[in-house]
Amino acid sequence: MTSIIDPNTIGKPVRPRRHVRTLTGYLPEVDASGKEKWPKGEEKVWKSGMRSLDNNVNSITKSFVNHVQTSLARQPYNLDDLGAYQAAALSVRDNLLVNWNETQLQYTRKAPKRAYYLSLEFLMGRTLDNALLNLGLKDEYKTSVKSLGFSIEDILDKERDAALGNGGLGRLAACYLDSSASQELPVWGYGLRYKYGIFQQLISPEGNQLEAPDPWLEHQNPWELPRLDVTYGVRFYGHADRLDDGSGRAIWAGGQEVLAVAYDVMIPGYGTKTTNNLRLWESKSKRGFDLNSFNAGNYEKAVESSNSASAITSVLYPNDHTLVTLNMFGKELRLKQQYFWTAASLADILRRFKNMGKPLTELPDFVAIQLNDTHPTLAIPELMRILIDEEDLTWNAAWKIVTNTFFYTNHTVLPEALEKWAVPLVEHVLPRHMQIIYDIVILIYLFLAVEKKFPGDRDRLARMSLIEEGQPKQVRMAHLACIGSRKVNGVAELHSDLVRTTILKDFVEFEGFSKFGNVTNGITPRRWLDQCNPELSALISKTLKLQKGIWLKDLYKLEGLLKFTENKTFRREWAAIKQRNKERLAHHVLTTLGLTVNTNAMFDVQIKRLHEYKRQTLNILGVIHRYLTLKKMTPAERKKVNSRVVFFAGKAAPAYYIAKLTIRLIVNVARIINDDPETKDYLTLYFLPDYSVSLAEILIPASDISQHISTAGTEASGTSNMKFCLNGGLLLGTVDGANIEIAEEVGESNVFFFGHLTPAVEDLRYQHLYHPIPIEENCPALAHVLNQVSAGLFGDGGVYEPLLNTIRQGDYYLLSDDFDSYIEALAMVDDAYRDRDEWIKKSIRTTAKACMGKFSSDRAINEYAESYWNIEATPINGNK
Ligand code: 26W
Repeated sequence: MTSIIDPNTIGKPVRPRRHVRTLTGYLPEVDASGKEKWPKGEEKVWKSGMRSLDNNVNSITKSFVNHVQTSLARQPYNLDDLGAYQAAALSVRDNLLVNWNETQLQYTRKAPKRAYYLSLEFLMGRTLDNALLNLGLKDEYKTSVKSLGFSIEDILDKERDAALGNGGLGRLAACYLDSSASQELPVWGYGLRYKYGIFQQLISPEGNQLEAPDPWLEHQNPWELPRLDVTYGVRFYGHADRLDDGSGRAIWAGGQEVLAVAYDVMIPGYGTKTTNNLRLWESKSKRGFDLNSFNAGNYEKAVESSNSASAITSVLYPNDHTLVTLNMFGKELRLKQQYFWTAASLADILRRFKNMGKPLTELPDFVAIQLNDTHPTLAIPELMRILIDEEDLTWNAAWKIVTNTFFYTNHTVLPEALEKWAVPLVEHVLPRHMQIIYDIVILIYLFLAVEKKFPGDRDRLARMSLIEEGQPKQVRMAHLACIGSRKVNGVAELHSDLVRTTILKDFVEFEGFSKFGNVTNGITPRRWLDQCNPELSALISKTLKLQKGIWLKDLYKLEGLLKFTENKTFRREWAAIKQRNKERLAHHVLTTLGLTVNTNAMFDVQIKRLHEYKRQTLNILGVIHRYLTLKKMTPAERKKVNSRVVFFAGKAAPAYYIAKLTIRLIVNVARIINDDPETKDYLTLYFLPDYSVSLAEILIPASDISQHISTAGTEASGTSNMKFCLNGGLLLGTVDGANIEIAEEVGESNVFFFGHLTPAVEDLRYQHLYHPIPIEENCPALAHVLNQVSAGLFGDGGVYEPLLNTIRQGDYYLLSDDFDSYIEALAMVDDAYRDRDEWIKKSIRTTAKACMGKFSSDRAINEYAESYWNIEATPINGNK
């Protein structure tokens, strides 16, 4: 085939492959029949996994000191905790690298079908502790650094979170990577190496959220391997000219070319040798700087192209659930991010596949690509482009490959979160992809399938089209992801039902029910129990008489705890651990905010991104209601009340005005009530700034009750609810997302439910809009609270009017409809907490019966592997 494409275009490695040799005397020679001939003694060494490093305390100490002196170039005489963290990390990394190399080598040799998880977000948190746990070297490192005069806790605390994500979707991707490696599945992640992760949240004296950059790469990042030789060119703009030879091919040329450079992050499995890869792309200018401008003395212009190229991966977009607040430039850059990442990832995947020497028609037999929400949907037209324009396949052959390779997970049904891109913007940035999208519309919808199945149904065609009419026209990414994928799934039973009956209903009727499934989300018990709550983990091992290596990989074993609920000593130990976790949190609040927390109270926690649908506002209005009730009581009456400490944490998107007002209200309510001598023994409130994975690891084990109170039908799954349960925290929630399935497992008597159900929501909204009842009538208790805020009980009431008006007018998230039952549910929580012994039993049952097996990401990832990707575990020889 003659190439009609600029030789520098996408998909071609920029540097030619190098000539490589095998280290003589260490590895087998492979003869023509594929038989291996090993150098003497080496086969045993490699295959038993003994090539990994010596890991006794002495050799660890040696490796630590060695890294201090060589890699860090520092004196062992004046090392601080940060230096000690870096040395420990580098030494642990050596272990990961040996396993990583072995894993990749064996994947290449065994050539199993692989899955690739494309996610714009990976919210990894810290790595050192997790790597130590997964390698089984925690005790050795603890002893080693202690012998050198350091404490492992202080060292671990020096690590900055890798916060390359907003919330649930990004953390889910991180849990899935942990589980893939732990289940020995050949899965790689692909994402972007943002220079700045999610912004740091500061709170001003007035209670306003301020945003500061998160320069997480400020210090050397020991967990990544720059692969400066793994690079691809990615094109933007230019022009696409269709060939008129009837082949359907086009030439895309001109425009801007940017270089994608790979950075690899090692993902170790728990108790296995499998160490998978997360490949993150960094953008940089292909040509360095513009020499002509430089020579003419115009230095700014000379570096302009380099700046515009590196801008693509410079920052994670802090908007979850909507991009509507972005201006034109912001939108264009986000679109460029998405294409840059999908193009580089696909080129890399195809290069690896082609090295196997198989025809492209076999791609779906060896490659499954998972689209984490619609963000990587451009991969669909991109693969079409490569197959048609570069590989000379026919449209039909290409479409068959594409629709058997991709899988799409939807993470939200909120209309504002469904991605749409303006057609003129796509045409400008990706002219060839816009042509392909139009071709899909014409070939699939209008003339072929849909028209045939539903002749003359114009409305249906318009509803299903990839293009939404309007000014401007928009591309509907969820439709493209759906039509281009082998299977589609939601993330909890209720949510998957909603996907099938609302946003993708027409597609279910068109393509059949079996394409649309459910995989309920899960969490990794390694991080969310063993690491964040080591004492509870130890108690569980002791009680079950099982090493944690067994139950951490089979959480159904936790059911064995049930019979101990009647054991008094066990209950006492269980309660004592919860108490110590509360003290750990209180210590954190004292050292970071200088505030003293009452650890004898019930700890009530709501931690998640700030959003109207998650209804932090309902929670804070409930707190005010409680405060007003306490104020009306006599001191004697108050004495009978349960003490409660309420914690909030979460970030608001920088342009999300209403969500920021909620933060402001929380902070100012805290200021008043924490200082009120009449009530402060019974009710206090804290907003902990800068929520992160690491902060969650402290908050979750300390919680007695946590709140998951979204308007029914809006929270796709929620995954922190699972984390709280695993740590013996009870749930107060609406009948929404994963709350429902958790209650099915733990029993409704262990979950506090309230509020309207999903089917009622639409009617209530309709009523609010067309037959509004004044809030004083609809919910007097809430009206009273709103009036107190307006009247200035917590400072200038006028400031909060826009927030309060969202409830008084329209009340889209139904606070006034759910407020009374919310207050009742809180009272039930109080009643239950009064019988402390029974509460502890509930807590134990929640951990045990949450049949937490179901909510382990191991279960979830195995479902994807079996029912979606069709990949198998590929054990690495020498696995522990
Ligand atoms: C700005 C565009 C945009 C739109 C949606 C960015 C990010 C999103 C995500 C889909 C938002 C998200 O994180 N969804 C969450 O996904 C979790 C994992 O499945 C669920 O547990 C949460 O319920 C869901 O809100």
